[in-house]
Amino acid sequence: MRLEKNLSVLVTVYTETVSVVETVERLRSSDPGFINEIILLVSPKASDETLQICRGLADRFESVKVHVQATGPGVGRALREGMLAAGEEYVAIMSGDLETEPEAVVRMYRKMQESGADVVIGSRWAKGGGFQNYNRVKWVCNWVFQKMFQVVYGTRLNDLTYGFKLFRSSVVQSIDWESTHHTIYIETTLKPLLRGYQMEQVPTVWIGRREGESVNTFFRNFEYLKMALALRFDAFRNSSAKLELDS
Ligand SMILES: Nc1nc2c(ncn2[C@@H]2O[C@H](COP(=O)(O)OP(=O)(O)O)[C@@H](O)[C@H]2O)c(=O)[nH]1
Ligand SMILES: [Mg+2]
Repeated sequence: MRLEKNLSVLVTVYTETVSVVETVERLRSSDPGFINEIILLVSPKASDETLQICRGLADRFESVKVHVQATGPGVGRALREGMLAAGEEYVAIMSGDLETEPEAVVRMYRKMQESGADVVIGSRWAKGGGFQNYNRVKWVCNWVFQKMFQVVYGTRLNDLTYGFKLFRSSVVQSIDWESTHHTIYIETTLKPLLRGYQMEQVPTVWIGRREGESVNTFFRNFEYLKMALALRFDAFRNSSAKLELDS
């Protein structure tokens, strides 16, 4: 396999301190040499402590950069700014709260090289993946959602809502992203899927954060549902319109 330094990793950071340090250290120690840059996308509302820790990581490691998001709040805006700032052929997105397993980035990269895929998603529902310290009710709701939308989208991908994945940069650049907040996680899987890009998945275990709290709310689940239905409906309408034009 080619060993090229052509991977940008985008890590979103809001309230994390020790978790972001461990994320960077584990990314670096598991990397055989693919990662060229790790961009810490820091919320403008992050504490001085969080920002100092991120700047400290950038001083310590040449590959680490800090980008304080400038277009407004929300993890969607942070990732969209990061996608514009990323300079490499491949881009990974993940969280700085250690709920996204740093070692899985290299597994995604290898999967992409082996399969020629355009996008590789992390899957908590694939064999070998899983959840630790996840709320039981959320776990059941998540399972039902995944099963339903696997049918609606006709896909074997079985974790459509997880915000942990790897893209070819050309895919990221070819799509108009619209989410400002957490729906970016479902949008970044469903839009490439609808465009017909080759998608693969690797198993990974989600482990509940040990530090701070999620800023995601229960209400946002309805936004996921709304986006999943709207994107499917739009794609259906566009393909019907195209059929009419062609006939
Ligand atoms: N830069 C940035 N990061 C954010 C923002 N909101 C959340 N994050 C980070 O994005 C990651 C995922 O957010 P989290 O609240 O844990 O959501 P959940 O994992 O979906 O429950 C965490 O590392 C957060 O610190 C934001 O507005 N800006
Ligand atoms: Mg989280």
